[in-house]
Amino acid sequence: MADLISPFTMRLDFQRGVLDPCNNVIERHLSDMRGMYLDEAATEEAIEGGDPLLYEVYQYDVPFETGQLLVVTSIIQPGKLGDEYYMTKGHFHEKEDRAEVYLGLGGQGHLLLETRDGEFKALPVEPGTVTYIPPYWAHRMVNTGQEELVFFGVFPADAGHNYDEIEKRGFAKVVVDRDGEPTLVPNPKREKR
Ligand code: M6P
Ligand code: ZN
Repeated sequence: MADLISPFTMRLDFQRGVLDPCNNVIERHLSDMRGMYLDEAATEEAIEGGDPLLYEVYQYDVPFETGQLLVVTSIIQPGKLGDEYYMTKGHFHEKEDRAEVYLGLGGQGHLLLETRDGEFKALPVEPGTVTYIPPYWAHRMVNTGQEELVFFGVFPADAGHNYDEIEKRGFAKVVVDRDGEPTLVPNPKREKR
């Protein structure tokens, strides 16, 4: 049984993605993602040069239990590390049979998705795209545009985040700038396996 909590409302700033009020704001800097970008020398240099803020997550926490939903927005800065675009860490859900929905609000991006069986998909994200992330698919958002990439999401509050494998080996493909065009290329970390 889920806790009985009171209904509530909040405001979503469509331009900036900020949820107000919000009781859990997470900031991820480059130092929180050591080893996740291919160019390790560029990573260390950028950390020493000020450790840029890569993205923020506004999550309205309710009890993390079956039946409740979490409402969340993310704001990913535009930019690259080497030729790889800024992105979220990416995760499987701890309870892998939990789905998620994303709504694009601002900017341009690619949502990378993959299963443990090695299926991979990249879907375009822009204002108005609604993406259904089925159970069992890991997901990572990549900002391929010149502006902040802003998106809204809803997922079961008991889903949890599992970063383990993604942190070590990433997704099957990475999104890099090739002559100004976002391009999917095989992840060299995977090829070594
Ligand atoms: C979305 C949701 C959140 C997630 C966030 C950042 O807003 O999927 O649950 O936390 O993106 O992604 P990550 O946790 O992979 O860094
Ligand atoms: Zn998720």
